[in-house]
Amino acid sequence: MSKFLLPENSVMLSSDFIYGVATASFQIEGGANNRLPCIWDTFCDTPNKIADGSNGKIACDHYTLWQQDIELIESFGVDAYRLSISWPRVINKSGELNQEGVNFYLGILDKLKAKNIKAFVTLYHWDLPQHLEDNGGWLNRETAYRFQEYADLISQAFGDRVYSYVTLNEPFCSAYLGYEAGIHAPGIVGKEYGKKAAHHLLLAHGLAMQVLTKNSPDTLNGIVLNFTPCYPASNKSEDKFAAEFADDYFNQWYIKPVFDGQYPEILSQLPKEHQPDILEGDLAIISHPTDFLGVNFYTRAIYRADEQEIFFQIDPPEPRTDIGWEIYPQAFTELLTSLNETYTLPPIYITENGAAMDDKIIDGAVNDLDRIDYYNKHLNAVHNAIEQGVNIKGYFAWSLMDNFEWAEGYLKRFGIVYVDYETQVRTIKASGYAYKNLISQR
Ligand code: IFM
Repeated sequence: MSKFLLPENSVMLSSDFIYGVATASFQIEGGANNRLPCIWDTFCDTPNKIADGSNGKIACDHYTLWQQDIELIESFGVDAYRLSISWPRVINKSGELNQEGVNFYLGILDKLKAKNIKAFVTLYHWDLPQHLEDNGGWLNRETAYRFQEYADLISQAFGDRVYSYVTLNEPFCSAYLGYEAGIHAPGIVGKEYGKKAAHHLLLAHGLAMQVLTKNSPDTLNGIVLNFTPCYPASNKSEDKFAAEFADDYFNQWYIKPVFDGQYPEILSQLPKEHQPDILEGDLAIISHPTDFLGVNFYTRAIYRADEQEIFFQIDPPEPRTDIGWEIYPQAFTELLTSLNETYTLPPIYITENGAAMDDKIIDGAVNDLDRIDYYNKHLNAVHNAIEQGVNIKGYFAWSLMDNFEWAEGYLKRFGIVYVDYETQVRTIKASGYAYKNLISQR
């Protein structure tokens, strides 16, 4: 059996380092008839938006199979499970709790608790209720207040079953991919929208932090940000400038307001009509103290200067994963040390890391040595960051199982468990056994 190898004295081999697996509601649940529609249902119904024309109506049918899925999670020996709550499943159109939806999650949380598995609960992993989008979605400031109300109700309903709350998962993706590039739901295109949506998302985070701090002072409450570190294509000063600008635009834009209470300086260089509508007091709300920062990392990006657009991303070099993302673990260590130097941060959890590979199931087994290699290198990259003084408390593999990979549909497989979507049979991949082995070594 292939193994992940960390240095013998690594703190990542001590029992207080948390290991977990992660999923998200729309990507695994299905059960679409038992909830309100969300923006991803609508996006999937729009021709040519999803590579294989699929949708999330059934997905991994976790809505039916959740009990056996929790047994599967337990079989890895993990300390924690990171899941997300489907907002349109738990809140009805008039803003009240939908008890049937809440009960679904109470069942999951109770079973996790009984098995001593810590629940890391993300409140927003992109499935905005469609009726809120019909009212302007994240371009409407009011949506931030609807999110606060949802966070308030759900944190009261869940009580002490939760170990950690994440307000938002990857607001960059919601804002930029959803409201600027238009390749994610709701598919809005235009530079005049992205930063406006981003500001309302960050406001939603801060408002939710207020109620979580009040309702749930004993849980670890924070936000999950994704980072794709930006590297210059050459040593030329214009390429370096391009990479720095891109970094501010895509990465620092989301962390700086949360931990420094201000946007990067490029704000004033953006055309007025591209700038967000920032009201007095917003940045104080956004920078509400958090108990942790969740960091998601997959790859880096390389930029050269571009006269019109300032920066231009060049094609990533090899080696790449099946989704075309360069495998460059060094950027993970560099990211973590640079965040640690730039900001005064609470403890960090790696809330997602993993790889899409072209898995083949042969004689009932998936021998994904390429994914094992990816995990091995990235776990060691985290180890190196810890050695350099970064306070990292845990690591979550993305993902527990293959699932709906957004605009790629079911074509890209990120799981450490293989899912046969015809039969819904789950098969632990070689990477899953390697993960289990690492966890049991502690
Ligand atoms: O599948 C996604 C997840 O929903 C958010 N982070 C990145 C993953 C891989 O693209």
